[in-house]
Order: sequence, then C-alpha cells, then structure tokens
Amino acid sequence: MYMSLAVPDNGVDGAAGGDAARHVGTIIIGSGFAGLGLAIRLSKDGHRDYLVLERGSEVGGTWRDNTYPGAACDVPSQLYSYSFALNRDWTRSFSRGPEIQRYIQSVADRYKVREKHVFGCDVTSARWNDDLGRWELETTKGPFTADVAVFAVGALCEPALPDIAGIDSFAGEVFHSAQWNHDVDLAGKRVAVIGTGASAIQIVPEIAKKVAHLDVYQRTAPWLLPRVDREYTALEKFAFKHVPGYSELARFGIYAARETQVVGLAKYPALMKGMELLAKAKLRWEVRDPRLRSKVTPNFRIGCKRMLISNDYYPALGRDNVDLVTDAIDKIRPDGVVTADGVERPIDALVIATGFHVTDSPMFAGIRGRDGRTLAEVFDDVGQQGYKGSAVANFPNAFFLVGPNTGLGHTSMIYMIESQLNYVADAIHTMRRTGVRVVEVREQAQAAYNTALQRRLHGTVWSTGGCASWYLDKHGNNTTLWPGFTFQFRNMTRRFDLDAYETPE
Ligand code: N01
Repeated sequence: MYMSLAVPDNGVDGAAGGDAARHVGTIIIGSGFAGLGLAIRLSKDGHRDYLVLERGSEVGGTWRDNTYPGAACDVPSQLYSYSFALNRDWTRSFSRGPEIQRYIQSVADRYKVREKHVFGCDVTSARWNDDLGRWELETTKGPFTADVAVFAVGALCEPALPDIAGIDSFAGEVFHSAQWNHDVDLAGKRVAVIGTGASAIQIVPEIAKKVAHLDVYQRTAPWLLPRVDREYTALEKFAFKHVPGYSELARFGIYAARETQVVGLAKYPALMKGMELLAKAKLRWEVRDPRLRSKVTPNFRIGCKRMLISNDYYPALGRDNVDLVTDAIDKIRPDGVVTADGVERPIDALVIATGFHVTDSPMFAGIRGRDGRTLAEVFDDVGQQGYKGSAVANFPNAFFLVGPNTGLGHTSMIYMIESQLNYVADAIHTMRRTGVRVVEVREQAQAAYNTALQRRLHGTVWSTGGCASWYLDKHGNNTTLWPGFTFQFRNMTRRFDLDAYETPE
C-alpha cells in the first residue's frame, strides 16, 4: 500500500545500518503534521539532502496513533489543513480522526515525500558532537549523523500512565487511549475509563452504547461547550471544491472568530464568564439529575484547562449503564477498582485516558547537548524553555517543532506549525547561504524571550483560573502555551534571526 523505501534516494533499506553512520544534511524526527510539513517545505525549496526518521509505519503522528472510538478534531475542518494543501473535500464541519489521517496521507503522496522517510526507525538517542559539529543519532535502523536535527516528535505522543497502586496487577484488558487495542471487543463487558479530558469525553459516548456497564473515574470536572458538528450539504461540498475562494473565505472567517478568544483567555480572563454562562446553560439542559449535575459542575474558570466540546458526553453519563465516580481511586485489584471510600467496582477492561507526558516527555532524556547535559536535565533546571518555540540554548543546530510555548487551546496547531516551518526552513537556508555551519541560540536572547513570555502569561486564565493543568510545569510556569494572537507568532517567525544566535567557528 505504501511506497517502498527507495534505497538509492534515502540509502536506508530497512535493515540495521551496521557500524558506519549514514550522514545526512538535515534529519527530521517524526512525521506528524509538523515533520511532514517540514519535509514538504524542504522539498519545495529544492533541498534533497534530508531524511525523516519515523518510528511508526506511516505518516500522521497523533492522528495515526489515536484510533480510539470517537476520535475527532475539536478544531473546525476548514481550519484543519495545511494552507498550501487546503482540503476541499472535508465531509463535515468537525472532522473525524480517520478522515484527517487520510488527508495527511494524501498530502504525503501528493508531494512525493514518502521516499524521504525511513519508517519503523525509532531514534533512541541524539547527541551533539561539538568537535565534529554534528548530531549523532542512534536508531533502531542503525546510526545516523546530521548537520541539523529537527525534533518534530509532537507534544502529545508519550502516554502518561497514572501512578495508581496495583495497576500492574490488573488481570483484564488494559490500554491507553492513544494505544487503543482494537482486538478487544468491549461489547457486553464491564469497563472503567480513568480520566475526563478531551480523549475520554470522545471515548465514553462511543463505548457506553455497547458495554454492559461503564464506570467513568473523574478527578476534575471539565467545562463542556456545544459541538456544532454536522455533515456538509451537497451544495456546500460543491462550493468548497469548485467555487473559487469559498474554502479560503470560510477558513479566514473561522480563523478570525477563533482568534477573538485570545482576548478572554490571555488578556482579560473575566471575559470568559460569558462562555461560562453558555457552558452552564448547556449543563443544566443536558444533565437533569441534580446529583450528577453537581458532580460534573467545574470548580475553576472556563479556559483554565482546555475547553472541551461535545453534545453526547453528558447524555452518555446519564445512561442507566454508566456511573460517574468522583471518589479518588485508591488502588486497582486484578478484577476491579477500589476507591478511597473502600468501594470496589468489578471490571473486565480498563481504559486509561489520562493524557500525555507534555512538560516531562521521556524523549527529553535521550537528547544530549553541547555540554553533555540532556534536554531533560536542562529543562529540570530552568523549566521547559526555548527561543521562539524552535531552539534551545546548549543544543546547537537543533530545531524543535511544536516546541516550548507553541501550544494552543483555541485554534488550529497547524497554523503555529506552519509559522515554525517558515522559521526553520529559513534557518537552514540562511546557514547554507552564509556558510555558517553551527548556530546556537544565545542564552541571553532565550532568557529575555522567556522573561517577556512569562510576564505575558502571568495574568492569563491558564495561570489565574484556579485549576491544575498540564499547561504548567513543576515550577508552576506555563511552558506549553503561546499567550498571544497566533498572527503575532507568525510575524515573529517569518525570518530566521541569525543575530540571536552564536555562530562558533
Ligand atoms: O488528556 P488530558 P487527553 N488519576 O491530559 C485525568 C488533545 N486532544 O488525552 O483534570 C485520575 O487532557 C485528568 O484529570 P485532571 C488536546 O490538546 C485533542 O484527554 O488532571 N485521573 C484528566 O481528566 C488535549 O488537551 C483532541 O484532574 C487522572 C484526564 O485524565 C490533549 O490531547 C482530542 C490521573 C487527562 O486529560 C490531551 O487530552 C483528544 C490520575 N492519576 C485529545 N491523571 C481533539 O479533538 C490524569 N487524570 C483535537
């Protein structure tokens, strides 16, 4: 089904590469929206000397991996494609996972970049060799070296498993939302879902229909807004595809409307009250049982955690075969979950929807910089800090896509990714043009950037809204989200600013 790896082009035939490392100008690690986008960008710019190392067997990243029932996007479809490859074939206003994955695959085919991929290639470590001025990578397909390494591994890719006593002793089926086991038929089984985040609220309504009984373990009640999802009419589909400018106009309208949320989220959190009223009205309308209503009523300002959208989550909780459990989980036994009040609820299968390692990704421990310290050690010291989300001091010739403070809660990450593509592609181009072989962001430039960023983040709803979220790291700093309008980030990353970088040599 997939294009085979073209040996003459990327030189890797799928077998372990032996002792001799293969040298490549630029190595991109990961082929989700970010890594794939950079591959296309480099190809378009006429670069041939690059490779994408992808541990999976396909492009798509999070959309390839998250195949759980109900997986769908909470960003409107028209905004959820590359600007250079608009999808004029979306079938509904909010796309489902498989349709997005098909789109990503079609773009990889259209731009013929599969031949630049090495699939099934897990990068186990990456180390900057300061003497030779290059990156040395160990992978499951042998060693590689590269002048420039671009880490496009995604923020939501390393499943976070809860530290609950006895979880390993559970005798039934157990899997994380991002590693759904499709061989397990949940029909007629007693199932527990731990977590009530974006993934869980999509999973719960889907499996509630078929399981015998479902316990949903909630630690914090999320805010829910309506999901205005529907299939496009034939006329709309025709217009998106054939009327010049129609897709672009729809895209711009959605983009502009979503950007207005930044005013409430990042500037005047009190304005979020309006959204809270809408969410409360929805809650009152959809949850008639006062006991359940009080359990699902959030206790923090809307927007502090990611706002979720669903029309079928509350109704699913109201089903006779579903219980929402708000008592803390004490331990897990081979055949059930025990809560702090001593009640044991027997189950046959356990779904873990507890999110991802975002600010503490295990991947950070495998990237070693100029002074020998790993990214994990550097981040442990100062928190997850970078420069323009794309570079980190002490890591020369390394770029990061979806790096520190590039995340969003209100609009499409693809917009931020494309901004970073401009920056990183221009960096690679600038290095070629000027003959500068090594660039490393100046510590001062990074520190000044982060001081300004944290000042802006201080008054946002993510810091003041009264919740604990994965947006904040262990130092209490928000190192994940971009605090402004996304077009501000776009302007800032339009060109690579060489003067912010050391160019040792
Ligand atoms: O993960 P989460 P997710 N014991 O971290 C709970 C994107 N996404 O996979 O709130 C018990 O949001 C935790 O409770 P609390 C999107 O960016 C997008 O759902 O921390 N519970 C929470 O309820 C999203 O933000 C789409 O108190 C524990 C849940 O588990 C991101 O992925 C769809 C626990 C984790 O929620 C992650 O979403 C899906 C424990 N030990 C996902 N630890 C789109 O539609 C955690 N929890 C685009």
